[in-house]
Amino acid sequence: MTSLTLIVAAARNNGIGRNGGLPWRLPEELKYFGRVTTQAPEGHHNAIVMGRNTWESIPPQRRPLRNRINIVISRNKDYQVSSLEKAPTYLRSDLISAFDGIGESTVDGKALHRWFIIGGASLYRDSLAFPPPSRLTDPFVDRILITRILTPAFDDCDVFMPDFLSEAGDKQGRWTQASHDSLQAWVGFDVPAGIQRENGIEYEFQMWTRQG
Ligand code: FOL
Repeated sequence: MTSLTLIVAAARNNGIGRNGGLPWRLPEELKYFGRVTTQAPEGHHNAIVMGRNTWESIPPQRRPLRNRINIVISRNKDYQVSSLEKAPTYLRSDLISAFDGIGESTVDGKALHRWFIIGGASLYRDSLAFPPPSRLTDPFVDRILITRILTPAFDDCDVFMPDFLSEAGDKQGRWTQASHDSLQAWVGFDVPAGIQRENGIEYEFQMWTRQG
């Protein structure tokens, strides 16, 4: 199976966005995102997979996010990111087979290390709903790196991730929260434990896993 890791920052109400962007400004949190998704062994790259809206939400001068294979998923077969930005786009109609298509072992001479789903709401929802893998190459989300925004409430979000712990969001397996040590071991660097404060916002780095 191809293990996919979903990475997200979400408020307690699962809000993840507002007005086409992030509802908060958290430079250290964004640094964590950058570090986690970039870190790979020598000669390897990670792939980050995102929906079109998420691609368009990243400041044009920052995309594609560097040192990672950026992959954009769209329902519109005519949607291509401009050649200057050069991220391959894949058709949304068959998301699971899109992963097969992308899954060659090397891109630009670099072997792929990890796969990250970086949003937004509909890609989170669809990928969390992938069935338990039956073939060796089937993609499956077995890890969630969630930064839980604790306060304030961010009640004015207009996009939400699915509640992965609820009955409906957790049909195919039981999510359990990993220890902070396991989180650090997996990302490969020290991560501050407990409640973080930045710009008057409180949040916590968490990792959840489930069996395939
Ligand atoms: N997951 C987490 N934990 N936090 C996020 O902010 C987040 N954002 C997205 C998806 N998953 C997330 C989607 N939105 C950038 C901007 C918006 C964005 C994702 C990434 C961005 O500019 N990233 C740069 C900045 C790194 C830095 O500041 O050091 C990058 O290189 O990753």
